[in-house]
Parts: sequence; structure tokens; C-alpha cells
Amino acid sequence: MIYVMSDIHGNMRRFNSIMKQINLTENDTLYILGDVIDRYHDGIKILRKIMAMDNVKMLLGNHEYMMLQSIYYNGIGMDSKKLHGNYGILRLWYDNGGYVTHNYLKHIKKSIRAEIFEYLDALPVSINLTVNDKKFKLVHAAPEEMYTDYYSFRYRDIKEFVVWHRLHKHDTIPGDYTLIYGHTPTVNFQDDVPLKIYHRDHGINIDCGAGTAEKPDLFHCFCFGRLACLRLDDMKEFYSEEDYKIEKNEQT
Ligand SMILES: [Mn+2]
Repeated sequence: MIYVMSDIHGNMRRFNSIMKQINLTENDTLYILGDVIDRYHDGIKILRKIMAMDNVKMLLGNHEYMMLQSIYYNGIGMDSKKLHGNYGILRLWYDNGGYVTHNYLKHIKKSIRAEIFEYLDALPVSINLTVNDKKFKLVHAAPEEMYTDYYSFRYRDIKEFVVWHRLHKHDTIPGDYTLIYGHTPTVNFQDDVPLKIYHRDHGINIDCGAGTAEKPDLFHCFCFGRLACLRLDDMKEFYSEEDYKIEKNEQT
């Protein structure tokens, strides 16, 4: 079986909850579409688990890319005037929940840190797959086919586009595949059924906001989420167990 998960954002509880449900065997493959790190504290721990599993394949997300640009590529990206303006990549990373990850990295062995950076540096940004004769493309944010010269004003290169570019509801997804992606929590596209995997023309967004709060509260009504996983063989959806009821959500 082929499983896809995205945007874990350091949330070990939610990650474990899904792993328990899907009970991965050696005949299965789990694809993780990036943004394993940041926001919650356990990003690096989850990353190391992923690195140790042969049947888990990862794609680069914009959070891993921010980390690499901030502390591994020796300043490349530090002065990007495109995506980041004069803002500075390290500050952009911290403002997006990167501080906990950076702080954690400071307390682990240099050799392990190097292993992590080398692993991330070698990750692909997109993977094409065929499951039961159905074509899929997996990316973190947007397919490379959507990149045009116009975007060179905003992104340094296609890689940056693929991990960062936010797909809007009315964008046409090109190609003869179904795009599986994350990056933007699905609540942004479907207020009526929050925290569910979002199906659209030629695309499925599986980011159900695992990096947001554990519980709804008065001030952030919808800024909470859960982790989702999609099985491509039969399109079965899995969700992390949560303490709260997702009432509007339980209507399928
Ligand atoms: Mn992202």
C-alpha cells in the first residue's frame, strides 16, 4: 500500500497516532511531503525516525528549506531579495516556528546534525507515481509545471517555487495526474468541513493543520488541526486522534 502524509510540524503525538493506525509493513511505502519540522518541538526527532525507516520517503518542504538556507548553505538565501525581501532568512524561519528546531539542533552531536543536513539537501521536491494505473504527482506546495518566468520575480528558482508557492482555489492544475500536496491547511479552502482532506480538480490537499493548536479556543476558533494521511490504493483517509470533537467534520 502507498500512503501519503504532509506537514507534521514537529507534532510527535499526531505522528504516532497515524503510524499506529496505518501500521506500516515492509511492503508499504509512506511518502511524507515535507514540513516535518518547526512549530512543535519534536521535528528533528520525527525526522530521524523517518531517516531510519527504509520504506519512508520524504520530499523537501519550505520549512526544511528555510533551515538549510539559514544554517547549512552558509549564507545562501541570507540576502535573498525575492521571497524574503530584506527580512533575512533566519528571521523568516524563526517567525515560522523555526526557533524550537534551531534550539534543539544546538544540543545534538555535530555528526548527527551533518547527517540530517545531508539527508535534507539530497531530497527531491517532486515525485511522480502510478498507483493502480492512476498517475499522481507528489509535491509540498505546487507542481513545477506551473512555474513560469513571471514567478522569477518572487522565487529564486523552481525549487523555491515548488516548496513555497500557495495554490489558490481557482488555479488550474496542469498535467494528466492528480496532484497530492500540502503546505496550506485545508481549512482555508473549506470552512464548512474543516480539518478534512480537500479534493479539487486534479488535486488533493492533505494538510489538515497538524502544526496548529491542539485544541480550539475562543481566540483562534479554527486555528487548530490534526494530521491526515491518504492511502492512494483506495483513497482511504486516516486522521490523528484528537481530544476534541470535530463536529462539522463528522458528516461524511
Ligand atoms: Mn509548508
